[in-house]
Amino acid sequence: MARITLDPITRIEGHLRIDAEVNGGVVTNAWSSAQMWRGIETILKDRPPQDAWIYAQRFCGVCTTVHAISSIRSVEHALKVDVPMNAQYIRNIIMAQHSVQDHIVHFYHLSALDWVDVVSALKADPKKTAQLAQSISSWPGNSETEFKAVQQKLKSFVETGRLGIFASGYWGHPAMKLPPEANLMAVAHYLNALDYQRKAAQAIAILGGKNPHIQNLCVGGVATAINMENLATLNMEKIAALKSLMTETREFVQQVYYPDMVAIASIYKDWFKYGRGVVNYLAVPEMPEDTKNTKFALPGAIINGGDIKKARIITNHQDLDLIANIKENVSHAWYEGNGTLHPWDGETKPNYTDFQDNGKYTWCKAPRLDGKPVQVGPPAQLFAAYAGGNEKVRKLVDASCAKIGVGVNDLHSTMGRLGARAIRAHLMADYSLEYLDKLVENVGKGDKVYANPTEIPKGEYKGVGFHEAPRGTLSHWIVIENRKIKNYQAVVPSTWNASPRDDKGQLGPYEASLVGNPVAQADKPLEVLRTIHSFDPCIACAVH
Ligand code: NFC
Repeated sequence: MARITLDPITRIEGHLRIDAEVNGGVVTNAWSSAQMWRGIETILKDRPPQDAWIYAQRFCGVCTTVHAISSIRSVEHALKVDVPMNAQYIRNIIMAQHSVQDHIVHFYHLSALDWVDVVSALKADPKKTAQLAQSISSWPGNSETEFKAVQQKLKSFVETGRLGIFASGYWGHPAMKLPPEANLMAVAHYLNALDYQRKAAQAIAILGGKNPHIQNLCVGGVATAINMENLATLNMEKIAALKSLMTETREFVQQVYYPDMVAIASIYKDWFKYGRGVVNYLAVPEMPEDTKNTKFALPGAIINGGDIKKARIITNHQDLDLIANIKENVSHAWYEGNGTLHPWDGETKPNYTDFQDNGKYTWCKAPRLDGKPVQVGPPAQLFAAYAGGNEKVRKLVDASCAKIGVGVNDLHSTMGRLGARAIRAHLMADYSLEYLDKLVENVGKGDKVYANPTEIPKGEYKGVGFHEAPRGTLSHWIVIENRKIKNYQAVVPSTWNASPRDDKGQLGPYEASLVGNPVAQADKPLEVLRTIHSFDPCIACAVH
């Protein structure tokens, strides 16, 4: 038996340590440990609720918008504030573009190098690479000249020993299976992806005033003045710029990222067998289409035991069972006590003990839904929409599975998580443009309202702001008393997925997904990285 410790896990956000016991080339036990705590929830106490989103947004710089949205929604939920349609549409575009940006970065810059051998790309024939790329997509960037230029650039880096960020990858590892041409194609698209993720970030900045960390929200709407005729925050010129940026990124997502993902998944089909782990899922409804958060384009769901057919569909953000049944346990986390608390009563009192296999070993709390560990993220959102009968999602999921040659149930896996993210990016790229059209149409009809100005009243109020972020279900929980924040807790996608064991000894999703994972060389545990990266960990979010 070998014990391997990966610390820090790189190509993620935040500080994650993974420990795994390997027996006969297979992982038999695992621990997920978040290594840093900042205490922003405690900083929020006693501040004005209308300012919470500005502070909470600093939980993370990768998911640049989501904590702002959840935080604002928590106050709006507590005070029963309606959000005008223009504000909902603007928020929807920001959320969709942020997902596009985030998923592009995850696939190419954070996870592709687990599957793509950069050094093997040197052996590729650029002409054959162009033929391969053109056989899967008509994207104009897929030319022999382009691939030759990228290969030349790579050669000069290798010859001068300046591989830079590519220097210490597991090149030549026996688990790397792509032919040299597929490797060269992926390396070229890795470089292209840097430009397209920036375009999505620019679109967010046009609407949000700034990216990362948008500045255009307020309780009751957005602070984005809309006037088509003059120099308001959002005018015809800015709308045209948005449309052009979002159209370009949609082309990249649908003609490069998505086909690359399908091609890579088809070659690594065995990875639909690994990384299953926790198959209870949670997704919340997203993309509101009314002013009260009761009607959404995408439904949420609770799925137990991977049984999509028996999903309990969630249609709105006021679902009382869901609100009552989310709790966090700290028996294996570096906080005082061993208890389980509902987030409105949640506590964040640090108690560091060093790493104890059978005791406390992480700063991450263990969220549980009805006492069960739950996986959140793109597969959960797609399963929910699939079960809820969303035609667009059904078509896209079925077509993707057919192209790869797998079934929907194979998506409970390492490769399934990567595939689900590409499908979700495809979907979000469409939503971005659809909501821009809806916004323009609504303003065209004469609706110029973008916020319902809201005073914080005296008295005690409790609210929860749900949001389906790129990594999954996010919720911010606020208790307001006498116009101040009395308590504030965030239960974040990566908190669900990076969760440690709980008081019943149930493993969290990262941990459970590693059990059964192959490891060909214990000193180069590439396969462990594959499964962990498939969740797109953000430990800055998980522990805030
Ligand atoms: Ni940071 Fe996150 C917050 C997480 O909700 N986990 O998806 C978003 O970070 O990336």
